[in-house]
Amino acid sequence: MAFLQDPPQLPHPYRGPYRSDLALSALLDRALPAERRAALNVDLEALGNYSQLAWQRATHTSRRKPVLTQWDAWGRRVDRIELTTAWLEGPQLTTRHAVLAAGHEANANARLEQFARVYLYHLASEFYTCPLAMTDGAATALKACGNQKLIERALPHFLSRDAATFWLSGQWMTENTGGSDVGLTETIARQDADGQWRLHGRKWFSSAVVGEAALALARPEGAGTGTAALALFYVETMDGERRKPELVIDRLKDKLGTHELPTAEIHLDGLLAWPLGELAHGVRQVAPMLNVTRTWNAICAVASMARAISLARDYATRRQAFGRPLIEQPLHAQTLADMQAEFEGAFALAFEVAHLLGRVEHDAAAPHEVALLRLLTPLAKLWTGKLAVKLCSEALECFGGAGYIEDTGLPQLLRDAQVYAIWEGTTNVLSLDSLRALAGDTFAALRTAVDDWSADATDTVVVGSIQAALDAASAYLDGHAASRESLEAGARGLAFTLARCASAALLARQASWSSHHGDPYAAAVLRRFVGHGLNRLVAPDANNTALLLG
Ligand code: MFK
Repeated sequence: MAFLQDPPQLPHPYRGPYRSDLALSALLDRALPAERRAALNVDLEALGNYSQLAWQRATHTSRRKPVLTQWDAWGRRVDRIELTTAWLEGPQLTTRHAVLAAGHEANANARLEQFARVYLYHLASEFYTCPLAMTDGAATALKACGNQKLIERALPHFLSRDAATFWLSGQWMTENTGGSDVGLTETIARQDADGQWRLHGRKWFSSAVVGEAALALARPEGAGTGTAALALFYVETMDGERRKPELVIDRLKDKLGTHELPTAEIHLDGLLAWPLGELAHGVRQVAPMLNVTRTWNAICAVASMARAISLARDYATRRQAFGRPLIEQPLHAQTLADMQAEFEGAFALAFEVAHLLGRVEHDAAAPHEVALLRLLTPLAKLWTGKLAVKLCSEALECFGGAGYIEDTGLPQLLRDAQVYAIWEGTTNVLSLDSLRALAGDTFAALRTAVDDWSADATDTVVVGSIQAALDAASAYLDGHAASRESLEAGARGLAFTLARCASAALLARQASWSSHHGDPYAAAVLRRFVGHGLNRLVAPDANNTALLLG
């Protein structure tokens, strides 16, 4: 019998004493009171079970994409979308395990506990987490705007723990004119004679067209141009069992990845709409939604990294080359350990944002932490988005040729990872957003936080590296304050540096805590992460750029 290679197995990420996801267990042990852990474990074990089941299912069935049927046999417009199994199971899983509702409990740890669930559920959900993120964002934006009528109407559905009453919400912003420059929005809101608003226009990327509601940006008829003149509207998409005819699905997108997610081009032909608040400053009103969906993006990006590393690591114990398992080959072991350290840094940053979000929402944060959350949200989103592509690519390489073969299920990891850097604002848009967030005292807030997180660190090399990189970032900001062009040109390097400094300080906090409990793992992670360098600043040179671009 010819040689047959064992395929990689997915260990249960979160069961009993044999938890394979050390990062998640260590975080929750440190951050949560014991009594909340016990309650949370039930859902985390169930979602871990589901994630193993989904992996088995995905490796034994041919992949499916949603199918749009626009017309029935008799010529009626139906716009019916058939979904994949994981999507059909989504409402049950979400409501039974409070994947969404848990984040809105009256507790400062609510967001941390919610995002632990999201992290375990994400890949098994086949990106059903995308509309969940938007629904969470819509609930958060509705609460922030304080429109009681809409809150009473929509929130019981968005936060339902019963699949029968659960609603998904979309986030309809992107149009042909721009995904980043939302101020170019062409969709018009017109008022009927009886005062009812209706939307007319085309939305170019609708990720939750199967949902029951959406928040949409539109320009009230007669309003001026630009971002400030946009208004934010709430819409519902269903009329009983049937989709409203004023919402037309033009086609589903043919995408590089996230194939199970039915992303659609739609147009709105007089769809009923209700303004959330004033009929202007819609981007300001939708910002709480953006910041929540960006947090989901970061958590889901680290979930992809964890999956890729877990499979690569398992495979390294099963695959022999040059006389021993890959895991015993020094360069392969070195590569896997490097990946693990980078992942742990990203994990620490993404989950700090999640935890901080809950503390800020429940007035349990220190005064400087409000500005800190505003800065860390884009930093976590942009850093994890980029790193997910890098680590998933590296993981595929760990399988050699098998990583390039479709029905191993591995290429999908890389294709899907590419979306994190694009969705919810590209790396450059988020770098510019971090400059927006750095206005005022925010840099000082970051320094205070970094000093707190690394206060118990005993490794002087680590502390010195973090402080040196922060000093360099501060000098960069001061040195380029006079030139907006120059500040923007270097914004990506600045953002990466700040993200790495924050990650290193968070790893230092975890390392101190673990060392007190006799566990040297986190200190080893910290040393390796800092060893990869923290400073990613690039001195912008406009003349050089102009020469390179001809
Ligand atoms: C599985 C993972 C789940 C992930 C979910 C997947 C969903 C995928 C679907 C999508 O991708 S939806 C498309 C997402 N699109 C974007 O994220 C838009 C990208 N563009 C930006 O982020 C721009 O920065 C933005 C449109 C928000 C603003 O650009 P502008 O037109 O230059 O606006 P401006 O004047 O700077 O800001 C308007 C107001 O919003 C200002 O406040 P004021 O009115 O008080 O002056 C800003 O301070 C405020 N603002 C902007 N971004 C903010 C914010 N406030 C708080 N937080 C922010 N992030």
